[in-house]
Amino acid sequence: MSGIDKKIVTVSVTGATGHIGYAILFRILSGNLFGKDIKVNLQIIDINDEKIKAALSGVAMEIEDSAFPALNNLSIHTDPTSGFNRADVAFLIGARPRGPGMERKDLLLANGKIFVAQGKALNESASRDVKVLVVGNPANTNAYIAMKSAPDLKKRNFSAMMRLDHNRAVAQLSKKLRCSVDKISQICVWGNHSPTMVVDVNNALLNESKRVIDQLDPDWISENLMPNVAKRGAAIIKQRGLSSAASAASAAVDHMHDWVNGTQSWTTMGIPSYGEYGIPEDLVFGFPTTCHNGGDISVVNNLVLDKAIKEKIKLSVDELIQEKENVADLIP
Ligand code: NAX
Repeated sequence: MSGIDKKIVTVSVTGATGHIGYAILFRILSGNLFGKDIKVNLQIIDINDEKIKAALSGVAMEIEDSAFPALNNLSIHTDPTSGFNRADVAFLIGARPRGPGMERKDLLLANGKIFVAQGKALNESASRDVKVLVVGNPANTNAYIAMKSAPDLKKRNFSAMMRLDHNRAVAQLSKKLRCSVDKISQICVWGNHSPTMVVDVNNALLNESKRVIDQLDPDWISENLMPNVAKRGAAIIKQRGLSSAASAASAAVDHMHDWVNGTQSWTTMGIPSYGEYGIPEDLVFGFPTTCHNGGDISVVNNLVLDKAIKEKIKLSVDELIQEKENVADLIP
């Protein structure tokens, strides 16, 4: 049963002609995200530029040619208010890439304006229960900006993608432990989707019973697993000459699938804090979460964090506070 209690779901995707956008559209329509019996109204959104508009029509032609039984209606948009009209689910993927010589602060400000406009548009036209996933970087602070720009929506309508980091950690562990990925549970990536992210395997289980940390050399966790997950994006750019796209699209589908349909075990979601684990309220932070009742998100409670993890989490908190201060003037 789908977590969205509708026969037809409206899904909006920004950045639809970009690398991740192009990869995700076909996954959304495959029938696995919402279930085979649910139809999708797909609203694809990109910027108002002649070349991009032509690319949007080309993508639309390919979607048509795929003859997806799940597709109910397809529409093309360059205006976010029409693009988010009645959206039940919104993937906010489109963002300005970092240009040559651009500081992280400049990128934050350039993207901040986009996410103010998109937050306002969601506030105006999306479903009141819309599930928003921000993928465009800096994803956590962009999600914070969109949330603050949408005062009529609940703050937990908004989330940022940490699932790629989570999936990367699970994949590395499964390789090391020579087991399939579904044998590993209860891992989490705390914090910001940036190199300060904190991979935490202290509660991880193998086959739902054995503690993962008892199977591994602690040095491998701190010197290989943690830095490799944090630097995986850069490693992929070095090899491919392009940033992660299909794996990012796949992680975005996983995130939304679990939000809508519920989780079996923990996952990691970037969500606005209510003060859990002392994280300042409203920072969009990677937490261990579970999802249930077709859309409720709970942070896994009462975990004991060791000193090393606490110190690392503090660095990620400080970074997000700094990002929040950098965009403070943009918040309506
Ligand atoms: P691309 O540059 O291929 O595509 C971006 C698309 O967004 C373009 O088509 C562009 O025209 C569009 N766009 C820009 N501004 C827009 C706006 N205001 N409204 C609608 N569309 C707009 O980038 P791609 O490789 O697809 O990556 C997209 C974003 O995902 C980037 O910000 C990237 O850094 C981020 N990522 C986030 C990840 C995460 O785990 N959170 C991992 C993958 C990825 O790096």
